Order: sequence, then structure tokens, then C-alpha cells
Amino acid sequence: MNDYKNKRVPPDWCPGCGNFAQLSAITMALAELKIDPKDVVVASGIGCSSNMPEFLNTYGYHGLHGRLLPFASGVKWANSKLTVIAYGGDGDGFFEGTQHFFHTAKRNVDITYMVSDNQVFGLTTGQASPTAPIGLRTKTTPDGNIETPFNPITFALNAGATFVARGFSGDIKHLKELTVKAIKHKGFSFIDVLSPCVTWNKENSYEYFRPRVYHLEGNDVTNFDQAYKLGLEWGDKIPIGVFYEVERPTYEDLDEVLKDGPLIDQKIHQLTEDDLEEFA
Ligand SMILES: Cc1ncc(C[n+]2csc(CCOP(=O)(O)OP(=O)(O)O)c2C)c(N)n1
Ligand code: SF4
Repeated sequence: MNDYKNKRVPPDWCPGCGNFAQLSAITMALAELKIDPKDVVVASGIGCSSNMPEFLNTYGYHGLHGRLLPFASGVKWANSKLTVIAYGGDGDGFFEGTQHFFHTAKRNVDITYMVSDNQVFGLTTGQASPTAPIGLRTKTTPDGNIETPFNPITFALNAGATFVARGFSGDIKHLKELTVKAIKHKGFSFIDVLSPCVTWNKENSYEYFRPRVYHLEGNDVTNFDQAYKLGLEWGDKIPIGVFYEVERPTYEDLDEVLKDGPLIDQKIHQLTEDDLEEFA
């Protein structure tokens, strides 16, 4: 497991930050699946959570806010032999990157997308994010948030994601199991992780979630309606686990160019006079 951690750069997160659980879940899952670190690419945007690639001994990309998924898709299309994990915050994914989230799920690109969902913008000192619950007091919502929270589970289902799950940073073993399933799934895998920001969100803490979360068991993961209904469940009881998992051809399976194999294995087409004629 230590092979997957970058020993030279220790995490700079606040002690107790939920992101540590995801670092452990990712490294434990890669170790369990025996995936060579050189065959893994972790892509991130901007935020506390998005510092993740620095702490891993894999290939990594730390790019623009909310723009991790187009990069991750491109990596997968260039070399489908790689395990591609996109990782970022709820602000990154559900605010700046919402459209990319939607379209990557719709395309069913074969990557794993894990979101550290702490209901605030952590790095920029705790403004309300799209998943902030009604009433949450933050710097931008001093009188309490008045906006209806974004629901990552039903959004991912609507968009067409073929694997939709929720984890909790207070349950690392379960989160590791979800991560293993997500990486093994062929298609777009999404895991929303309830992940306390211990510095800027004092309400959605480990103590808040622990008595509320329960493991999904016996649900029919191929049943969209049931998954959607469970996705709406929130309050005294909050389900974690796999809501939905089905098989559907990936973008790579269907695309005219990509279906012939990863781009690294394809001959580069040299432009001819005839090609240019077409645009003359
Ligand atoms: C286009 C753009 N808008 C805003 C910012 C400023 N910014 C940097 S990090 C951040 C918030 C990150 O929050 P989140 O994605 O929830 O991650 P967390 O820090 O909570 O892990 C913002 C708004 C930016 N870098 N780029
Ligand atoms: S500010 Fe919040 S999200 Fe950022 S490292 Fe600290 S606890 Fe984690």
C-alpha cells in the first residue's frame, strides 16, 4: 500500500480532514487490485481535495478548477490500458465542473470519479457549495443557506452514469470496497463521499453523519427507479453504498476512431493533398 503513497510529500490537509480517508481508500483499492502505480493516472482540479495527486506515487494531473474530467477522458482515450481516477471537491465538480460531470457521465467514459463532498469550498475558507444544506451558516450565507442542495446521486443517475455510489469518510473499509468496485466497473463510475471539512463546516461533522448513515443492502442495483428513490433519501437516514450499476457500451466502444483501440496503438494519419482539398 505504501508503494502508492508519495513518501516525499505528506498531505497538507488539516488533521481530521475527510480527505485522508479517500487517500487511504484509493491506495488500499489499488493495492488490492494489484495495479502497478505506473499504470495509474489521478486527475484533479483545484481545492484542498484536489491536492490529492501530489500525495500519490502515481502519475497525476493538477489542473484547472472543475476541468479534471475532460483531461481524465483524454487520458483514457489516449491509453485505455491505464486506470484513470478523477478526484476533486464538491465545489470543483458540482459548481465549476457541473457540465463536465454531466457530459462525462452521459458519454460513459471508463473512468472513476470520486468527489470529496464537504458541502463547502474548503480551500477558499468555507463558502457554501452547491451541496450545502438549507440553513448552513457560512461566510457567504451568514444567515443560513437558502438554496436547495444539489443532489449528486440523482444528478449522476439522470446524466447516465453506469455506476453510482456514496461513501463516508468515517467508514474507510466500506469506502475502500466501493473504490474497488468503481475501478473494476467498465464505464463511468461515480462515488460521492460524505467527507467532513473539520475547519469550515462544523455542522456536517463525523458526529452528524455517523448515526445517520446506513449501508445499502439487498437493493437491486440494476433498478433505476429504486436507485433514484434511494438517492432522494436524506435526513435521519442517509444511505451509503452502491445505488446503481449497469452495463452499457462506453464512449470508447462506440466512437469511430477509438473503437479501433487506444490512440497510442494507432497510426498517426498523415494529411494528404486530397484531405486539404476537402477544405479548400
Ligand atoms: C475558475 C475558478 N473559480 C474560482 C477559483 C477559486 N477557487 C479555488 S479552490 C476553490 C474552492 C474549492 O472547493 P471544493 O472544490 O469544494 O474543494 P475543497 O477545497 O472543499 O476540497 C475556489 C472557488 C478558481 N481557482 N478557479
Ligand atoms: S480546510 Fe477543510 S477541506 Fe481543507 S484541508 Fe482543512 S478540513 Fe480539509
